Amino acid sequence: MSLLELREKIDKLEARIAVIGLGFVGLPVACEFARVGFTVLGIDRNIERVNLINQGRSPIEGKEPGLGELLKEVTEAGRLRATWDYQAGGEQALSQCEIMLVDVETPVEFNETSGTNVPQYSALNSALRSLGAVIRPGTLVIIESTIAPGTMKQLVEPVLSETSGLVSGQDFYLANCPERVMPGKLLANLRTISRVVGGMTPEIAGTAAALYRHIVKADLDPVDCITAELVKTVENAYRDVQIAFANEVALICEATGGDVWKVRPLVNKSPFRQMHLPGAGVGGHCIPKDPWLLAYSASEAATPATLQVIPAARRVNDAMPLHMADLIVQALAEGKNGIEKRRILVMGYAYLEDSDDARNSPSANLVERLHSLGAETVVHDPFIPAYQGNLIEMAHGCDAAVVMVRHQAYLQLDMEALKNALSRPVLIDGRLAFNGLALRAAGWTYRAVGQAPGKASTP
Ligand code: SAJ
Repeated sequence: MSLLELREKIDKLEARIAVIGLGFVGLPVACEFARVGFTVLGIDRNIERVNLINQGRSPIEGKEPGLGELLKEVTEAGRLRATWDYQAGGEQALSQCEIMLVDVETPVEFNETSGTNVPQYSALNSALRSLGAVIRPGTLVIIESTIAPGTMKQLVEPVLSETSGLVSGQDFYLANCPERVMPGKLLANLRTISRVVGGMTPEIAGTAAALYRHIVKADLDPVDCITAELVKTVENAYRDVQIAFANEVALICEATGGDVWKVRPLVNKSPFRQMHLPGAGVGGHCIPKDPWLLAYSASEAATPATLQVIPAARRVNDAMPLHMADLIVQALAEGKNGIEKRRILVMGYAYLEDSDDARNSPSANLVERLHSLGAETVVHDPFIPAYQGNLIEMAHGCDAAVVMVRHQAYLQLDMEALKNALSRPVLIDGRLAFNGLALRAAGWTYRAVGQAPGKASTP
């Protein structure tokens, strides 16, 4: 099928779509294309997840407005079906699909030998090889996963060509359209945030943009693939550097007798300043990873670019959970207590407020650090089943509490009850969730990230 014929099928909603990987990115996009009338086949290796989806039940916990209802609607209408089997037959077989979206994980892993963080493409490779075995001429393959710049040319295209025996640009068409979703706003972001649409040729980019036009009510910017790969990784590296700057200012304020929570809003009164929020660390599936994808491409280039700012920002942000441990040590020392054998209540394990997503959780690094200092930990999180429970009861016997995530539930806490439950009224605030002045007046030993001892401000 020619690109023109494929475009016509897209315009008429007749092109059959396959989505490989039904996680935070793949499931919403599968539902959205099904919602507007496409027939969608979802593929995921997690059989439990596949079964839940086919029952019209979302496997994604946490608050995702509209997703559960939409999934039920499109599965009942028969426009979305999931399977774990690439080889599944029938009229809705993968090989019958003219469009394949790839939404599998693309983590990075620290390589001791090279001392760098290296992309781990096993899931991507596996998906590409499975697709290569079934795709037919005329298929449009769109990589939505975040990949290091250059991956489309250096990995995706060769693997698909080798495994399919087809010619890229002639038999199958390749595009890269990175997502901009965020847990808690998956459907909203998908519908309302612009996207770059990279194509191996301008015509392919235009065809892919025509597909996304059915679900995206925002700019769709057709570009070449390297531009799409760079935009995605740069936008997240940019955010990481912004957060690292805020965290470094927090450390400066602690050292110089300042209060970053007073300094920040005043800095932002200066035109064109947008100082981000300092905090207990940077977690999630995007920000801690994407800067390393970008850095990897820069270091692997024929004439490598040597980076300073982006790796340094990663080091600053990765150090914040360890700094929270330092603040706990300092606060306990105010009462002449050491950290060893102390029990610390860790409030919040998700990487983001009011989310159950714990990927790259800063709290995990804090817990590990506290254990290395000889302390015990009790972890609470209202959204994560393993850590749910009555916070006040969990506080009994603990010598201090540390807030790592600004969950709404913590902002409404009975602080007197928490104070009475703890054996020492010590609170370390990693997200300025509390009013330090009021807590100190109530007899707490209170420290917030970015505030020198004795300083305090209201959230
Ligand atoms: N964080 C700070 N200070 C800040 C902002 C965030 O410490 O000023 C921390 C958060 O606590 C969290 C981590 O950084 O642990 C990441 O927070 P995030 O708000 O960036 O949330 P993410 O990881 O879901 O980011 C996603 C990204 N979107 C995509 O990759 C598609 C990011 O580019 C978006 O800017 C963000 O959502 C958003 O705000 O939509």
